[in-house]
Amino acid sequence: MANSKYEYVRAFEESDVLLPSTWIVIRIDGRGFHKLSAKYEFEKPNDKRALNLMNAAAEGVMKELPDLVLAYGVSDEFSFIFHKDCTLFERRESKLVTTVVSTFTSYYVYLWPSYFENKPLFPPLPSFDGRAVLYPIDRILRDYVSWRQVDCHINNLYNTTFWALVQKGNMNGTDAEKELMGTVSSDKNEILFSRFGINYNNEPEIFKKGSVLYRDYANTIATSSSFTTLTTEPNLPKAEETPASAPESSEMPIPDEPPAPKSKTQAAKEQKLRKRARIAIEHVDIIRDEFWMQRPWILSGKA
Ligand code: DGT
Ligand code: MG
Ligand code: MG
Ligand code: MG
Ligand code: MG
Repeated sequence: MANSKYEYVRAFEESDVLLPSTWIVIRIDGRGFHKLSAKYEFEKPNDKRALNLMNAAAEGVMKELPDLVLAYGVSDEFSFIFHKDCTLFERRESKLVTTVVSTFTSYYVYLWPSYFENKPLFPPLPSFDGRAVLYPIDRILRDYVSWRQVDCHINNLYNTTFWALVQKGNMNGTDAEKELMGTVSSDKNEILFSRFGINYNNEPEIFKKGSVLYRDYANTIATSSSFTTLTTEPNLPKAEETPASAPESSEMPIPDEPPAPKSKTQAAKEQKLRKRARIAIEHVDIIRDEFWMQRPWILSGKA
């Protein structure tokens, strides 16, 4: 384009290129979903249709943005993780955040009728906000997703107990809140079991652990049963414990090496594999080492 006298206004645009070689987490969150969940009568405390719709929208985002290595969702939020070596949009923050948010929102609205057949959407329509956060090393990225999963566990145990007291124990909200004040997680488990015959461990995994999405190369390439899913018990810290630091001894060594230079053809080949890969949606423990050790390509970024 020819230079015009107006061209100088470009100089007012700020650069928002994110630091290189750092993990980019884009967390989106539903705007006013407290109201929205009431408007469309979501089941309390968890509505499987709503959660599956969130997961389907996240799958759409993963499909359209092959640079994403992982996504983790709970309630009305989703965290999308771009690999630390990702160079999409020259790592411009606003491009990355707005693309994730708008792609997610489009899928959410587009797919809504498949999950809420007889509840057509009408304005005000669902919308999401988003932010980018950078994490400099693998350990801290893992602590980030651990933080979200512990949050899921704490909130779900509280909400499950609260709504049991209200729906099954005929308490009003204020009394249920009072009843739960100062309780630790073992107290909540006991309330659920002794008063309502609910064993919290038997609650659906999607409620207890949230949803993790990643590219399942193993199952995309081979049709054999060589791929195993994690079936071990979760190791979620109790609600009272701080989740941040796992015991030193159980940690696997995580390399933080600079990226090896890739040839153009190699990079193109990997991008093709990423696009083709099946997106796995699982409700498993992502705090312990097992998840990461069984799926080393997530942290390595190798397709
Ligand atoms: P915000 O994010 O500041 O615009 O406000 P909200 O209202 O979206 O609040 P937030 O994000 O802190 O909490 C999520 C709300 O969404 C919370 O009130 C519960 C509701 N919600 C999310 N998933 C479900 C569900 O499966 N069932 C029901 N009943 N409510 C849900
Ligand atoms: Mg919010
Ligand atoms: Mg929200
Ligand atoms: Mg939220
Ligand atoms: Mg454009």
